[in-house]
Amino acid sequence: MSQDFLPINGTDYVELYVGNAKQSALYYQYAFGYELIAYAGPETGIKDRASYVLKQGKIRLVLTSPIFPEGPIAEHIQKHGDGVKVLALWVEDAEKSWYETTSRGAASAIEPHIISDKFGEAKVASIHTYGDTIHTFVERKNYSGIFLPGYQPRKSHYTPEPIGLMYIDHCVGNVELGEMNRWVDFYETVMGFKLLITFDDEDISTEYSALMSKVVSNGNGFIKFPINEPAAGKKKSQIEEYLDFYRGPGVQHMAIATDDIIHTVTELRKRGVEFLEVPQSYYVDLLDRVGKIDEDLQPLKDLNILVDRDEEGYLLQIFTKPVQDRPTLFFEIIQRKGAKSFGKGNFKALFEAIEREQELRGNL
Ligand code: TYF
Ligand code: FE
Repeated sequence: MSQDFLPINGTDYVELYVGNAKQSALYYQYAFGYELIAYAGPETGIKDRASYVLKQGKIRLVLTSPIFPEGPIAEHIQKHGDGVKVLALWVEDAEKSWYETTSRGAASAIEPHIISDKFGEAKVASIHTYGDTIHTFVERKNYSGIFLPGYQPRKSHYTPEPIGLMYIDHCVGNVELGEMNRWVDFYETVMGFKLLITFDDEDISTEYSALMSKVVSNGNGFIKFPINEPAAGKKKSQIEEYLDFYRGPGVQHMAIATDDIIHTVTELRKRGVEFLEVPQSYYVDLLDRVGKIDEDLQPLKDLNILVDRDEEGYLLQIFTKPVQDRPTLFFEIIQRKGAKSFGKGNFKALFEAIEREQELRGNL
């Protein structure tokens, strides 16, 4: 085995560009139980934007809004609506990460540079991936501040109960028809990732909505990026709907791991988060399909949580409806009990649930 040219410790943060970061920050605190930890904006000397940093478990979300209508953040929101701009990767050497990837063909977005304050210095550099999304390499071994230089600690008067969100399990990108293999090749060649799983349209075509998906993963397996593209179906693919409304490729969903999905989903529902629903018939022969599980069936049924099994174990998962008015970004909540797969046994029921929503939106 050759040496990994891009060692990655894990996801560093995910940054969303949103229309109103102040209000989005409160939504993620109240509904998802994140804690506000840091802020950068006009009051801290950053004149053109406001960024709120939220944390739960190992997850850091950054919510950024522009202060003025001009500039790349405002343009991003004008085009895409609220969405993921940065999938940041925690590395030991940001400059080397940028060099290794750009020399293999990645387009540079931001050249390596040092940012510093009284808590030390961090090095960052960014490359482009699908659509307007970027990967930022973050080197923080000489930094001890709350988040990154430029941010100040900030607490909210409201301290939410965390709901068990632990870490980002995977981040899924939707790309245009015929482009999936090009992006898989990008992650393999430019980032040194390996192809983990392939789903073709046979695996996942329902009556209407079809898609193809390949999952790539980094050396230690901490980073998993499924890439979807639309496939021909009888009607409009859910991936096409996303591409139409996001106006191009982008992050479709982030899957967040919990080790008590019944508790997590009970809390999310109580706080008003909406989920896709499968018919109750899904539960009639569930245990025949997946075998014995530790959980009682009744709460899974009440909460509409899905279950799937592979050779190594099983998983429980559920999907929110889109979290903004455009049918674009949504979240998955996942609890793995040995399974390393993505819930292929649920694809049909899940995609039919997505199609019912598409139909209601008039986009099928
Ligand atoms: O990440 C996955 O592969 C699963 C299934 O549009 C999935 O969460 C795949 C495509 C999609 C929604 C869910
Ligand atoms: Fe997923």
